[in-house]
Amino acid sequence: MAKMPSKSKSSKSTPKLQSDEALKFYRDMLLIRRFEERAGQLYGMGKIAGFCHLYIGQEAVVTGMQACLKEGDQVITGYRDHGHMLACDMDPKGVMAELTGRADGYSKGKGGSMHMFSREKNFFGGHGIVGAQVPIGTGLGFSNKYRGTDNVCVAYFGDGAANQGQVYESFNMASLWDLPVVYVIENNQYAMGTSVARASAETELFKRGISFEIEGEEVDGMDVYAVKAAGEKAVKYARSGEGPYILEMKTYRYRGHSMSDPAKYRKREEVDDIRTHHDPIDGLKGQIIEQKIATEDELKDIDKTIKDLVKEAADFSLDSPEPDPEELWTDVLREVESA
Ligand SMILES: Cc1ncc(C[n+]2csc(CCOP(=O)(O)OP(=O)(O)O)c2C)c(N)n1
Repeated sequence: MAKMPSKSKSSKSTPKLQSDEALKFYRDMLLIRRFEERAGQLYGMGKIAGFCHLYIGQEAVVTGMQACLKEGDQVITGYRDHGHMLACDMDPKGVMAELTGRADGYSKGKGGSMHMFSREKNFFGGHGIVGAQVPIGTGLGFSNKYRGTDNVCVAYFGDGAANQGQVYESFNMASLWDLPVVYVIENNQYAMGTSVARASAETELFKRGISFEIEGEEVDGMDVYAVKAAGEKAVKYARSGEGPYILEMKTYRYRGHSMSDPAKYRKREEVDDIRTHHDPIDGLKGQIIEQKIATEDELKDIDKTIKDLVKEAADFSLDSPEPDPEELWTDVLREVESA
């Protein structure tokens, strides 16, 4: 049985929300959710091939974290990555075109769901190997320090990935060299069909940095404001040269691990219960209405605008051509002239 996300220290009460920010968070989370729902439909129609891991339920994590970043900060994650791309302001059309394997996709249709990048938006993927993004993200942190910038890399990974050896080699180096990396563990309670309790000797994942002297904190990852508050603290710490920081986001994925998931490892009631009582979008919607920032009808209009945007992205992706076979030879090897 999954543990419900507990309230973090940073989300004790509901303060008066700032209207613009509340509506932006609402729009951003809704865009991810509607995009993912559409991706799920396109997968069912056979328009998306291979793997496809949906982020539905986890939207508050990336939305709140992104609000803490500035120009030049990098983001890297695993394969459950569409939400991270949208949060990094990548174009939904290009993301959807990549999912459908088309020429206008971010990786020209060659990467698909798990391998998409945007140097322009400082999004470094999209990685299919569980945990592989953690050393790469640590390297990005190293590059920030080496180049003397004050940028921070946010490296996201799952509760399953948190048991990977390479994560701890990365923690060691990041702490030893005070690298500006915020490690965000998206604890959605399950690694494929294995619960955290079944696979982890220490289930409080924010403590995983203790032996490397890395600060860690547990956060209610279903509350975008709690995420932002914790994110601001962690990013400020890393940016000021103090070194890495770990945030364990207690979150939940509503859909299966990927598109084929027998879902025998949890009960329908568990998913329904979290959807009903902890949904990040419904939670914010309630606060927005309660604080009279917008009416129910105004929020419906936002939903309609987002749905139109997602439809446009889907139509664009399906109209985009298949990549030319010649593309098989591009972006594979970069020859660098030796001095
Ligand atoms: C090194 C490696 N081992 C195993 C796999 C197969 N695999 C893919 S996803 C996954 C579960 C990872 O779960 P978690 O890190 O919690 O992330 P989540 O899927 O919950 O977002 C596994 C074992 C893989 N891709 N790479």
